[in-house]
Amino acid sequence: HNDEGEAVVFSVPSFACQRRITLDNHNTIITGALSLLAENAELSEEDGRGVAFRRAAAVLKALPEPVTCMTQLRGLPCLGEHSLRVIKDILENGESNEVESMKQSERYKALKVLTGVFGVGAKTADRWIREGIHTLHQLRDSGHALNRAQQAGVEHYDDLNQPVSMAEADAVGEIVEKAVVSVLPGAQITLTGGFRRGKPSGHDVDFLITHPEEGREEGLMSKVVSWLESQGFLLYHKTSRNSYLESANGPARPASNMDRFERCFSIFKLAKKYHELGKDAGPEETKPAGHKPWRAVRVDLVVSPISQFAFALLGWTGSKLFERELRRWAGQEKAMSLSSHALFDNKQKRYLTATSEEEIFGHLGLEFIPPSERNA
Ligand code: DGT
Ligand code: MG
Repeated sequence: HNDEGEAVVFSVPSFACQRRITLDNHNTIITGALSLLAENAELSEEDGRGVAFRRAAAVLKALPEPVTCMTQLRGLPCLGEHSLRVIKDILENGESNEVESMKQSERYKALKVLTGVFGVGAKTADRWIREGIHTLHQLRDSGHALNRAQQAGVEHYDDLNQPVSMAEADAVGEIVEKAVVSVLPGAQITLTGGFRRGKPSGHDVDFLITHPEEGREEGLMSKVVSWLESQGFLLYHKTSRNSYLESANGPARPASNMDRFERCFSIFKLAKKYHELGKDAGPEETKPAGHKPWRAVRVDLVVSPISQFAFALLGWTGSKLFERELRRWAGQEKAMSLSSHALFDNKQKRYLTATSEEEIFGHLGLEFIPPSERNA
């Protein structure tokens, strides 16, 4: 409130990549509701609606204090009719009827359970729900053939739906570091994703691997994976070329370098620390059945040549909305195409190189936003 006791009217720039959004959120009830609506839209394969709700949530996350009345929101970007209705409900009643009834709906609950299985996306979950499958028991009894990822997903369901802590991310980091320097001394690993943005927990741990000498990173992923496998650290892994986002985005990468850019989706077998073992720490015969001295953790590994490292680092640090908004800014405001490989200037018809994230923000005409303020 200002000196006259009137509620402050907020001002927020249009693109999320122009805002500094920390984890210190003053409107968690509203952003939680909007994020659930976004999630539900994404699970129903309505990506356009999903992005609209994500953008609205990211505006509320940028506000310096809690919203108390609707007039404060006048003139803010990205707040459509639907989002404004939800915010109004929450300001008047403390919650949104729409969101509360969605959370209780059989369809939403089933989508959550089924897409909570690693390897199951919205399409598959929807198909199963239409066959009357709503729970893991029903999935097991249905006799559906599951692929290798989904089998691992069912087997480690509880572990993989429990958030990964920063301490666990560090423990995984030590293992990955050991693997990488064993197979290629001089190679470097960087923690990316939510943990680089300062989140205290996450759904997985993301790492970017490179070598300071261009080309030395070639073939690195398969060696790292073999090492991890030989040491018994992997419960599941699948290596693939990275082909996400780039196809629809114009000539945003040098085609010749593409083959070197690899990604590995994996599930680590992470030993529990002594204090986490609890009852498990006793002699074998006193251990309760089903308890184990390790837990499954999702880990994503990406290898990038050093020439693309800054773009890969920026692209894998997130948040997902921040990344999307950076690409939208590049296209709409600068006539450039940004990917996790490169930045192409459509007017000059050439790639703009960069060796740091700061340089990429500079090319894009944006103020540098550090990772801890990219939590859109
Ligand atoms: P989390 O793991 O749920 O706590 O949150 P984040 O932010 O770590 O999200 P995550 O792990 O899904 O992805 C990390 C970042 O990497 C994300 O913000 C955007 C980017 N990313 C995810 N998948 C892909 C992909 O397939 N290709 C590219 N280029 N980037 C991706
Ligand atoms: Mg992550």
